[in-house]
Amino acid sequence: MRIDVITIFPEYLAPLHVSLVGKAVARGVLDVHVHDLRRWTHDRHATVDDTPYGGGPGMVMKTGPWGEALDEVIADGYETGARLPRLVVPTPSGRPFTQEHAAELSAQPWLIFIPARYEGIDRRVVDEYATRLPVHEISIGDYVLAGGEAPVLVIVEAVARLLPGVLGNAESHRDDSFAPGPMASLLEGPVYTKPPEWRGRTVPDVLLSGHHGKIARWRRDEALRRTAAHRPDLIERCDPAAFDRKDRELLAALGWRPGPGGHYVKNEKGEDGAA
Ligand code: J9T
Repeated sequence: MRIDVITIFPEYLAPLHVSLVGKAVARGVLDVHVHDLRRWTHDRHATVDDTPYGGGPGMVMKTGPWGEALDEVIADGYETGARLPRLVVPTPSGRPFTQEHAAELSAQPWLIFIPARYEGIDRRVVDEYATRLPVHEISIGDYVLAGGEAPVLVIVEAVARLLPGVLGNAESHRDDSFAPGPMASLLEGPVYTKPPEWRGRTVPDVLLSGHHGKIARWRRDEALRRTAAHRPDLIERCDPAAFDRKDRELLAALGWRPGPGGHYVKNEKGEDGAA
């Protein structure tokens, strides 16, 4: 997969050469190109922004440098054999980023990221390239950042670990929280490793029992407890057919019951099922 990032802070993307993503680059699974947007300015101050039409606070990134940068990067990619790129625009007004979205992007041959600073990029840039390329405007959560560079790192890491040969162990994806499948949309429970006792704290006995059935059940219970506590919306969305008898008993003990549509809802009164 080829990845281009066009930014006014190329040094911000240095982590792309570290850790898992860096290893994917070193192994040739990922071909990363980081470009300084100011290379495509022509004035002494290398200006990339200007005041917003219609007034308002802050500055807007100008069309000119983005247009020239994108034309050159796209032409370069095509020359080196990459196929149709997708344009990825991190913005708080984008579609919420999910594991599904990461999987979709990981199947693409080429992604071009255009992280914005200031109040954003002149809308005509995205409108123009959307006539030629699939565009993904993506939000990584309900908060505002100073720029889209950190979201680029987040999205690239989520995508890169899904590329064949990057994680090393194909099994590692299977239990991911948010992985597709029957465990879909349950958060993962706690994990432990040696030593068996640390500062008087022990590892749950069941994990040392060697009883695979009991271990799987315990993990499932912990995943349900954690999901009910931190992400009740995920429990509500679960297909109730995905819950077995033990799941239903635990959910009832945690104050959940099947609602009118069959999906689980939290009891109005009480946290423990005692309505
Ligand atoms: C400037 O970009 C942002 O603030 C941003 C981008 C993507 N997702 C967000 N939640 C924020």
